[in-house]
Amino acid sequence: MATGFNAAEYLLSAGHPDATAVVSPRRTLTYAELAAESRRVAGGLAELGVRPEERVMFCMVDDVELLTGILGAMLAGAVAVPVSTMVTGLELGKMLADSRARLLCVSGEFAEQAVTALGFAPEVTDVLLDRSDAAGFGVRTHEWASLSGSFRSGRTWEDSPALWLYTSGTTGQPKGAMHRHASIRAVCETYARGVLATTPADRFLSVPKLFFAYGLGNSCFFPLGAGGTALLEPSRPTPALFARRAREEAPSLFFAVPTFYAALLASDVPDDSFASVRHAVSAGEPLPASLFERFRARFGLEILDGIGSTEALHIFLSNKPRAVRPGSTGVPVPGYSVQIRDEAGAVIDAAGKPGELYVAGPSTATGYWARYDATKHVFQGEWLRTGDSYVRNEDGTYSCLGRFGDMLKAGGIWVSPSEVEERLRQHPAVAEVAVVAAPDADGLDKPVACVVAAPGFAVDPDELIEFCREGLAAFKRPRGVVELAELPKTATGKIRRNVIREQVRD
Ligand code: 3SK
Repeated sequence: MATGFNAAEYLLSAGHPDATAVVSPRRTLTYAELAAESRRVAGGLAELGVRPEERVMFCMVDDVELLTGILGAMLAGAVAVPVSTMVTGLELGKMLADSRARLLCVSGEFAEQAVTALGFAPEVTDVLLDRSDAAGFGVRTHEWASLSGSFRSGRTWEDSPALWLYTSGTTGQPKGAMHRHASIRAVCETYARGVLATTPADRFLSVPKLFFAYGLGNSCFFPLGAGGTALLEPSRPTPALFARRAREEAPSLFFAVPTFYAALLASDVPDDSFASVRHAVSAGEPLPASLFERFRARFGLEILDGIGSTEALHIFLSNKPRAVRPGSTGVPVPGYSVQIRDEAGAVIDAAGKPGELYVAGPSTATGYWARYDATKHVFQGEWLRTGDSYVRNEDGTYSCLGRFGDMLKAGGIWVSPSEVEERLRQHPAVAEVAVVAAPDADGLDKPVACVVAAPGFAVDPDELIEFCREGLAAFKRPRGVVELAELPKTATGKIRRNVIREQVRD
């Protein structure tokens, strides 16, 4: 018999009604106020015709509206689909069409992308705007403040779909990882409680936004699941902004990606900015030991590096407080098991022998929406294939050696080389191109385009980077361009990416 359970009810009932649940630069809400507002949103969504298990897509800044939107959708039994605000209109349109959402919730800042996106998603009938009254969508529009309707519970179970998170595919076609209501409780009980030992006194400040699985845990699931306080920041993150918010609002837990920790070190923010923080967390890409040491020396804090995935919902391998091994990703989070397997899928027991990392645990997605082959490839029984190359060290900790495939990460976000290459091939100066990861001065991987010039053309790196900025989400742009006389290839004409990677590292 299925057990009735709703993740939003679970999160909204964890804090004392008078305790502060969320603080944004615009508003502060107690748990009682957050619950009332989320219920109003749930009622309003139902009034707009949203039915249980229907998808509601959010392209919004981190603020109270996005938080109540996600909680409201889950309360109504619908599926919350927060998506990146960094994407182009075409990329947003692909996700909208794939999800078959009929309702798109947008912050005024992203109205232009949304208008373009609607051209690719004819099934969208309604747009819900946070504050602005932008027009030109060509479908019915509504304002957040005018949402009303009596709250009706969506009647959900532990295994009901609560949340889809889109992750970029190798071809640039996004895939929606589908998560259950019970998975949200699972990440609160495993990583948040088991590693961070969260309590109602905790105040959570996250650089990664709510639309990333990493940020959604940090700014929604973990603060509310602990009865603590989420500190939301709607603006683009900069070291000065986050150091100021940390000094003014005394977070006890701080979350960022290695690229942001490097930016903090390169900035002149005061060294005592993070004095209130009891744990700083890093995920998204491996944290080099040198960054860990420099951050500890200057800010007096040990960073807990971990790895999670959109498919696992949050962090499943992590360094533990007072037991950090710099340069490693630590040990399995209580509740998760990991294995290292060779290319044939056989488990490698010996320490020091690299292979692909697999993980099993209570928060893995049920699969990708409408992606049979990709689902079969990644979700193998209770095991999830991460695509990361890992090794177990003699002391039982695990270290990342890079990616198994060609995908790469920039600032903690997946980038598909083939998508960037496709864009570059549209430039007249480009005859051939391969995009690979190369480390910057901090040892953090960044996309670099290796280009063979078309006859009669010269390669202008700035122009090519700008060309990518115009046609792709800005984070996908190459950070450098290297001109090559030819691309190394196999006898069958396949580009030898490992050789190119070595060339650009030299
Ligand atoms: O990339 C990661 O390490 C990560 C961590 C937490 C949640 C989601 C992701 C992708």
